[in-house]
This record gives sequence, structure tokens and C-alpha cells, in this order.
Amino acid sequence: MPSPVRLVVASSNPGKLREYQALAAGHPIELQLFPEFDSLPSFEEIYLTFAENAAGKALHYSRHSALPVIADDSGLVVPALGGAPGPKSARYAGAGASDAERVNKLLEELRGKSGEERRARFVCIQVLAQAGKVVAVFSDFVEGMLLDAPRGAGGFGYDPLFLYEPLGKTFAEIPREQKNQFSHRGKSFRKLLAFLAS
Ligand code: ITT
Repeated sequence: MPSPVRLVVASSNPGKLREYQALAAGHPIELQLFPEFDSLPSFEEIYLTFAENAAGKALHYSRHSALPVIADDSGLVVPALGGAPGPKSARYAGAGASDAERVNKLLEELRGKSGEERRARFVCIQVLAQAGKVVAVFSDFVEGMLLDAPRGAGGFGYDPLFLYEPLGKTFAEIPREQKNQFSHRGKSFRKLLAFLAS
């Protein structure tokens, strides 16, 4: 049995971290959380694309780690809102706002929009970096429709508004394992697993 690949996940988002732990379970990969993540110099996600923010984040934190680092930039893209909240998904309702405040802000922006105008996609770009160098980049997305009121208590972020049509449920109404099966993050992570296996 080969020894597991050890990676550190650079994220401050507990919802993301729980998903990564579940995604790695049963695979020859040992995901660690960044020790003392909060005391490291933070990375400002100032770029206009997911890719630049993900690469910047992974490179930054890889300089503080002896192990390879995985970081993602992810978010919700609503074409009828010009791509918003997009790479600003975490700061859509201002710095320090809660998930509920971001959901409410999105509902306000969507007021009066119906049908195809409520179509959205979650996007995830994952970057694997080691000692200040990018090793590999993975990405994927998932499409859904935005409801006019939140449904479900699971997941995080915009999940309670995101109706995954094949199941007729929001990402907050299904178990984490099922979300990981269909989500932007889950699909992208399986590409990373295949890369590590090769
Ligand atoms: P880190 O940068 O520390 O990883 P973050 O929350 O700031 O944490 P991002 O910059 O990638 O992470 O912002 C992603 C935001 O997009 C996140 O805060 C959610 O609001 C939203 N988001 C991303 N993936 C999501 C998902 O699977 N379900 C719901 N919302 C998601």
C-alpha cells in the first residue's frame, strides 16, 4: 500500500474544510488543516478572476508550509447579474457579513428576475502549490437555479438558494456526501485525486 500524499488545505472557511475532509476520506491522501492559519499573514483576494485569486492564495500559503498546499477560489456566478457575485462572493454583502446577509443581498439583487434570469453556476478553481511554485490547476462548475427564499440547513454560503434541478433540492437540503458528488468543488477535487494517482 503506497504511503498517503500529505497536503495542507489553505482555507479559513469551515464549510469548505468539512467538504474537503469528506472528499479525501477513503483515498490515499491525508488532508491537514493549516496549523495556526489565523496567525499567518493573510492573502488579499483582490483579483478579478477566480484563477488569479486561487493561484495567489495557494502560492502565498505554500511559502509558509513544508507540505504542498491546496487552495481554492470559488463562488457563485449569475449571468443575469453580469457575473456577480463572482470572485467577490465572500465579500458580496461587505467584509465580515454572515452567510445569511450574503443570501439576503443576493435575493435583493434578484428581485423581479424570473425563469432563466435566475440561472446560476457555482465555480471552483483549485491550485496545488509547493514552496512558491504552482504544481497543477483544476476547475469545475455546477449549474442550478436560484430560489426566491432559502431552503435547507446544510452546506454553507449560498447553498440554501441553489436549486440543483436533477434532484429538485437545494445544496442545503442534501447530505454533504451528495453535494460533494455533484458540486463544483467535488468534481474539481476528483480531478486532483486522479492527478495525484497518476
Ligand atoms: P478561504 O478564502 O479562506 O478559503 P472564503 O470563504 O473567503 O474562504 P472564497 O474566497 O473562495 O472562500 O469565497 C467563496 C465564497 O463563495 C464563500 O464564502 C461562499 O459565500 C461562496 N461559495 C463558494 N463555494 C460555495 C459552496 O459550495 N456553497 C455555497 N457557497 C459557496
